Amino acid sequence: LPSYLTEGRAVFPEGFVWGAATASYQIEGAARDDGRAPSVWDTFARTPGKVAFGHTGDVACDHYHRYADDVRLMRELGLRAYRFSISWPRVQPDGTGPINPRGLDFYDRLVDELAGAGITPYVTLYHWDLPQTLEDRGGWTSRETAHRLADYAEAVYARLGDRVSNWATLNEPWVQAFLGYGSGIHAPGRTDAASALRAAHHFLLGHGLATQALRAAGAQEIMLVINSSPVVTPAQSADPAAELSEADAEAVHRVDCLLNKQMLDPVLRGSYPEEVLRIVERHGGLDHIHDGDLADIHQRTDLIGINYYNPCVVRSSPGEPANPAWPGTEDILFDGVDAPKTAMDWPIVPTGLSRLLVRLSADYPEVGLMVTENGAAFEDVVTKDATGEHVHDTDRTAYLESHLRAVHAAVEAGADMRGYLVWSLLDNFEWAEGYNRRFGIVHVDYATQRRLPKDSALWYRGVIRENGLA
Ligand code: PNW
Repeated sequence: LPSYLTEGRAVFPEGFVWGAATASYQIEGAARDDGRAPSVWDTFARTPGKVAFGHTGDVACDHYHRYADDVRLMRELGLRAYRFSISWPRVQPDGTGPINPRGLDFYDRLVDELAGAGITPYVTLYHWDLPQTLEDRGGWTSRETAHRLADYAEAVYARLGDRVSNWATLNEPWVQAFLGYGSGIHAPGRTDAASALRAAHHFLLGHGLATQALRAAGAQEIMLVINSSPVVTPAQSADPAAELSEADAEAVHRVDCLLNKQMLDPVLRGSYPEEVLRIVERHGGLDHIHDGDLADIHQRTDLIGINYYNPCVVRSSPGEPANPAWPGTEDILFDGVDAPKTAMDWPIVPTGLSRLLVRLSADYPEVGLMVTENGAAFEDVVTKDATGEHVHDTDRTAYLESHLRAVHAAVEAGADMRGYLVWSLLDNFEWAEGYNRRFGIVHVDYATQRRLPKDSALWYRGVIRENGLA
């Protein structure tokens, strides 16, 4: 690692936001309480063979009933911000029509509890748990769903807008579109390239329409959260200055267009990259992109939330079929890098984060950036000694420290960084991997629902107190 990522003080700008993130389906449980209807993730998880060990979010961390204790814990850990998502099928069971006030009551109580603890809420309106009723009408392949998101956003704002200033419309449209409708490893489990590309457009339209609704209602700060990675060849990953062949440069460009520019250019510039339009044209055509859609999508967005876990490593490989999650990537191989791995088998490359942030802030200087997720799953072990129980997760602390240093390096290089949120506050339902992958800085014993802050959480408390690495 370069020395700036391993040593020295790294103090962040004044007002830098420190916190942690979660998502409704991953922590709440209470799947049938108070009028909540099923989401696509309930359906998917209850379908044998879709989620490891047949795990579901039925109980999860039981946060729905334990939120007050969880907020107390956040306060003890010194968190200043908490990013959570709202369960659409709790608030509006059919995704359209009547609002279920008992669903909103929960978030009302949560927001008040956070206020009492001095913790700023960052509300993600929609983190993957689409009401099943809407999926039955076409889900995100239907443009109707984008309009439904805007209505739902308005209803949530009407209840919480007096106490919540920071709003995110969507979490990770790329993952939802291409893993949900392309590779099918996520809900709703569809596997069709044209559907995935249509869904991607409708997510962006949903962001634009929801942003218009929130803005009209008076929302202060509006964010789009994307999963983002620098796209590099194996050689570039080892040496950023490595020269690329023409074929490798083309592979990098194509994948960068699909992953990053497909989401950012429409929202921040009002246009799609040519490369993306060519791919859409070859997979079902462009008819779903209507006149005026790009104007609807190109709304002032105050912040881009960046969820970063690892770089995206590709190279030219003639004859390679397209990866199901990546329509249009014929002749490209998704490769690995020689780096240590997390329990997800994801390579640990903190320089990828500094590289990404510096690049995004140079390409899109008009928008602020916030790391809205970063963290790692490891094989945690609970140990016991005279002082009690512990999780000595030095691997996670090292992951977080090196990535924080990468964020600091980006700040030094001039990136407009507003904050950093760890994924995740709690061990939780890790989608297709079930409860078997633990991302929390707080350990959850699912048999008893007991929470135990890991060593990384205690370390993070110190980071927040010092506003960085002192
Ligand atoms: C994100 N990928 O998911 C989500 O926002 C979280 O809910 C999730 O728990 C976390 O990251 C860890 O997985 C992703 O394959 C899932 O590129 C898959 C990918 C990226 C992000």
